Amino acid sequence: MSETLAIIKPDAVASGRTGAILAHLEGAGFRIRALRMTRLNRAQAEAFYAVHRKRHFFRSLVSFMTSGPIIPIVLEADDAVPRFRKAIGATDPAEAAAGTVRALYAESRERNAIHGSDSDANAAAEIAFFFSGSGRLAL
Ligand code: FUP
Repeated sequence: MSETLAIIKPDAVASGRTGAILAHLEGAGFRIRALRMTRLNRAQAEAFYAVHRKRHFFRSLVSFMTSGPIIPIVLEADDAVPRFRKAIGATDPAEAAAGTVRALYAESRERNAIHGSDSDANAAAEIAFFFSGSGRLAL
């Protein structure tokens, strides 16, 4: 078993898709190990997406990700990172495979409902970003 970091993004939280997305993920075999609701400030969103800081969409992405509450989730499964990337689909919902979370719930390439870590190393760093210290309860 391994872990990945998911984030239900502001668009999906605001449009009331949280429950449907959690049910979808549990139904796809992911076990929820930790979950919280929070809201990023600008510095936090810039730090989380620092790898994209030179991209043309960076300012807009930071603005979107700070626009409302988000729900970071630690998910566990066999090969969690690649399995979860497959379950959420391509970045742009127009290109996402049928039945994936983004095909079902994303609005656009930017407002795309959900984040998933893209490597085991990034999963560990992203889990630590949201669930350090007492934020993660023992099971
Ligand atoms: P993904 O790994 O599928 O989440 O996508 P990327 O790592 O390529 O992009 C990171 C985030 O930047 C995505 F969640 C959406 C956002 N993005 C845009 O807003 N515009 C773009 O043109 C590309 C990505």
